Amino acid sequence: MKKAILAWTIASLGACSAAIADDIKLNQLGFLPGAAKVAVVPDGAVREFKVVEADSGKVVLTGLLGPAARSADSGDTVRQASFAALTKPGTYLLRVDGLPDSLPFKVSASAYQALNAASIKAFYFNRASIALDAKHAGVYARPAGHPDTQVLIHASAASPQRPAGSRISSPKGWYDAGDYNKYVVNSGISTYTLLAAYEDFPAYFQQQRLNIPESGNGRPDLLNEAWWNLEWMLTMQDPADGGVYHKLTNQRFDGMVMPDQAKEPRYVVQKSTAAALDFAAVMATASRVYAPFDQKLSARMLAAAQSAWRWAQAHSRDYYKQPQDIVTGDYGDNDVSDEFAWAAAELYITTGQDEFYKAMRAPEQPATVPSWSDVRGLAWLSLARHRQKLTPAADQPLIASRIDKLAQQLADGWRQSPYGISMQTSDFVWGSNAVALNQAMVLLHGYRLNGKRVYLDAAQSSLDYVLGRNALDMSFVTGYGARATLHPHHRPSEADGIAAPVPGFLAGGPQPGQQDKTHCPQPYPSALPAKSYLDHVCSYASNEVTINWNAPLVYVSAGLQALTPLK
Ligand code: G3I
Ligand code: 9MR
Repeated sequence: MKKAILAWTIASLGACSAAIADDIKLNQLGFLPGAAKVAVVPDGAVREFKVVEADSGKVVLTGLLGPAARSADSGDTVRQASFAALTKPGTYLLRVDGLPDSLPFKVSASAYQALNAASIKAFYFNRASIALDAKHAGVYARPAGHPDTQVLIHASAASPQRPAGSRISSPKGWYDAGDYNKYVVNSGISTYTLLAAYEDFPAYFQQQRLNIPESGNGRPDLLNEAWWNLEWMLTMQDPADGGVYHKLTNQRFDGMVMPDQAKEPRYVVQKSTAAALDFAAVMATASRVYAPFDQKLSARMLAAAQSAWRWAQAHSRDYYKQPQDIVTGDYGDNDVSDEFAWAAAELYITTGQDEFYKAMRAPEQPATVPSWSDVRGLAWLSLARHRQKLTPAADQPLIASRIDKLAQQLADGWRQSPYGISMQTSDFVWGSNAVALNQAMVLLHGYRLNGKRVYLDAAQSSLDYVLGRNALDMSFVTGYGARATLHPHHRPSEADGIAAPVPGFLAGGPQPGQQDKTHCPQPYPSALPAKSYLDHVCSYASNEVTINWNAPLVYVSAGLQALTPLK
């Protein structure tokens, strides 16, 4: 153990990648008893692996390593150790003679419960306009920042009723990321993904307690947390015309300060088609999710969705164009065909009106792995989820085949991959860890649809990947895993004076763009796609956190917990 930590310390200084190359890589949290269990072992002379009980040192299982394969993305030649037969709860190590033992891992029926709770609690830690008190935030308590009750209308957003320089109130919501701005496009997919998790696994979330201010109010805490952001999103719609402002932002990014120290003026900027459609999709989804709890609220959200939809029909190409005096996140997108399809699908599911299904133009829409800029996959996931309640207008075989085809393609990639992941070279983009988890979310939908076990196992591998079975031998979730991200680009984590980062956040992950390298005092350890990662606060291109990356972590950790058979 000591040896492993020392090796990690040296490696994290960028001085020694040999130690990492020798490491056995696996999910540092561990596994559910009935899950597929795979570790990745550096290729060497030995062909056998052993699973050892951590306390007693007793060998409980032996097996043969799989064939050697070279991963071009990492430059590593590795073999897989597969030990699904290990089902007895306990703490274990993987041993291959000649290599350091793996980190300890657990087999437990609640393997991902704490992780899932923390991944949702991270949204609470990123709440704007509220003090986090010690009762709920522990050592991460902090004063309120960004009240956002006096937000300026930027010139790009001016309208007759709301001229430039006038003010609106737009409080609450989540900070997007390591920065303190609030962006509707990214809020859209993030909030939806949490609501989708609730729609798919209601029983799991109904019994979950997160210790947030609303806990105990009769609603599931996941929905309490999502409501904090939905309330903000509603204020981003101009009641005069249904249009939705693209973002609420400073002109420049705040420094590395705590929220209450950030004093830059805040603006709402330009209404955009993408923002209106993402807003419409999320409000339509929320309308059905919150209906059992509050009919009036549900009706209000549906009306908001419909007026945003109408605005988008009349402004079908109002792409976001960053004004010259604003330099914060862009979330620009000049193809909104996917946003149209997604909003139409959610409005169809919620209202049952066939005109919305037609507006989706389903036959023209492929299913793709969701990301903030490509949301058409979300339409298919929602249709699949609600397939039993759709009107005859919906093409049921098409829905099933779109999901199955994409899941199959991801499973094929997973089967051929040396590290056992669905990710291809082109998936190592800004926020690559969320690509892995969004792939898993698709796979879990495939599994729910047709029960093909490979889809569940491939989804498990994505979670294993972000929790340690990767070429960097690290868990990318702050606070979870023996070697986890320590220095995310996250203003509170940097400025709060506490050594440990705020827990439960997924770091962006390796990607070879290295767009931040001129801001970083030390070089990236590698240019290879799967190793181009810097655990340094400077690295916003590989080590930032965001709500849209955490959201699939919420979905996948709950999904595996809820769907994995007991044995
Ligand atoms: O679309 C192209 C694709 O065609 C190409 O194959 C690929 C190759 O790298 O690049 C793709 O574009 C990338 C784009 O994201 C879409 O994924 C750009 O290179 C990449 O620079 C861009 O990164 C975005 C980044 O902002 C910079 O704009 C991230 O997706 C996005 O998550 C990130 O978001 C920021 C916010 O602006 C501000 N808040 C923090 C947040 C996270 O860092
Ligand atoms: O902190 C910013 C981060 O949230 C954004 O994702 C990133 C890309 O837009 O930009 C970061 O801000 C950096 C800025 O772009 C350039 N100067 C250094 C800033 C980080 O300290």
